[in-house]
Amino acid sequence: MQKPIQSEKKRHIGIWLAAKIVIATVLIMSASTTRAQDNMKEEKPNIVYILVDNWGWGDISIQGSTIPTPKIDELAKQGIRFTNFNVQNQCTPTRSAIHTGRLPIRSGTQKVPAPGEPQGMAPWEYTIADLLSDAGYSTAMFGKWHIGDKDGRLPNDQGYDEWYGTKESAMEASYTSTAQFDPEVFDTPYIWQGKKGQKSQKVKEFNLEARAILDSEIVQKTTAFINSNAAKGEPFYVYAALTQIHPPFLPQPDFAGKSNAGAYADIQMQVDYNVGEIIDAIKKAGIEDNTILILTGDNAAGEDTDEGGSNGPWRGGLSTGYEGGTRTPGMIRWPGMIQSGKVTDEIFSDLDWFSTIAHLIGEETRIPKDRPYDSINQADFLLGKQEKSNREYIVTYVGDRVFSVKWRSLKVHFFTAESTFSPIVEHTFPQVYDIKNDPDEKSELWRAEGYSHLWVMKPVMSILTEIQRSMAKYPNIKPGSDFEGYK
Ligand SMILES: [Ca+2]
Ligand SMILES: [Ca+2]
Repeated sequence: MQKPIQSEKKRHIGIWLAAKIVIATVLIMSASTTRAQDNMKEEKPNIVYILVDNWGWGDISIQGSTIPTPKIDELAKQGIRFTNFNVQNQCTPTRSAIHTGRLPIRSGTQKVPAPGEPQGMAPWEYTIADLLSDAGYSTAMFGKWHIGDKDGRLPNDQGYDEWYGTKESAMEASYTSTAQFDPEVFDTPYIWQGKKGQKSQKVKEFNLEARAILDSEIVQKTTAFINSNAAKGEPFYVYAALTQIHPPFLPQPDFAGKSNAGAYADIQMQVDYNVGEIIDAIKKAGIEDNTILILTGDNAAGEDTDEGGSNGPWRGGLSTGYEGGTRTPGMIRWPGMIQSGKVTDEIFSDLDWFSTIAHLIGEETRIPKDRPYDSINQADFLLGKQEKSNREYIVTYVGDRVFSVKWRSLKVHFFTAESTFSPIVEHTFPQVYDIKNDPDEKSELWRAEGYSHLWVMKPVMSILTEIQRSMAKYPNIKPGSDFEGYK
């Protein structure tokens, strides 16, 4: 079983340095490429992470959507496309996992909190933005935060030099349009902005009108940030957390009606356009070869609405432990460093970005040693030094419960739910599926085969026992609590 970074004994030499040696060798052999010369520069690579909200595996045309997404399809061909990219099953936990490299339940962020519930990552969490900021990067976040709505837990408190967007989720925009809304009881939602070391400030009311144009604002701010930092020649990290494709499904005005297939499809085209604007900005700024571009969803499309959204060939969606709930589109591009045109079905997790990014830029010594990690370093896999991913399992929590464990191509379910609004079923004997040959998880093996797949419980229980042991040593942080560290 692969160990997450906390228990790695071996020190990794800076992959960034190693990569430069490889490039230096290539340069000696062939002095012709300006790309390699660019990479010889002393700068660290820029990092652009575009996150799409509630994005079904099948919501892009390269993965079967009938709505064209040419910009995204083209990007996928320029780097690695993960067909087995796994996320947590809701907005808040995935955003937490990306930022901390830790299972969200460790951070008290295992579910979307209802208004009024204690919530938000403790400032103690060391985010990827904290790490990159400490490594000298300019950092910015534009869009939806959703991992803390109080001062002290906002993006400018968690490693970002600046931010603009919403504290919570897009549905906030519809609150004031309900007939019963009472601003005496619930603060009118706002779009906010802030700078590191200062208190965040209200920008404007976040209502349906503001909702429709929010993603175009996110893109405009992201491209402006890219341009100004490229001009300075200093490394930067920008996290563009688009707020679509999430209810309320209101396309920006120039996309309303564009698909002739409804608002959801209009927004699929809008997402493609917006991603394309960021890709174009990177190219125009002349920093394409020195920029790591990551594009993923945060969770699957919901299946309780009739609005649209496809989770591809997989069963289930948002809030389920089925493959349709854990897989979203995922791709990464880093010209000259990461192979182009590669499609892989190796298992990759949103948890892995934290350790992988730290290693890719040679800053892994900044990863704290005082906490348990679930992030696996995948740098060698991305750089093509190995064919296999370092990860062979995914543990899917829905709220506080382990719903399922995927191990290699087998999947074990302890609890199942068919969708967000359906009841949760607990199984006396866990259900076992072969997702490679049965992507729709229809043929349960334990019962059908008379227990012949029971052996899979050994690796699965070993994974869960290891997690339990680590949680006994490092108790999980209670949602919203003032956690200050392990003694
Ligand atoms: Ca989401
Ligand atoms: Ca922090």
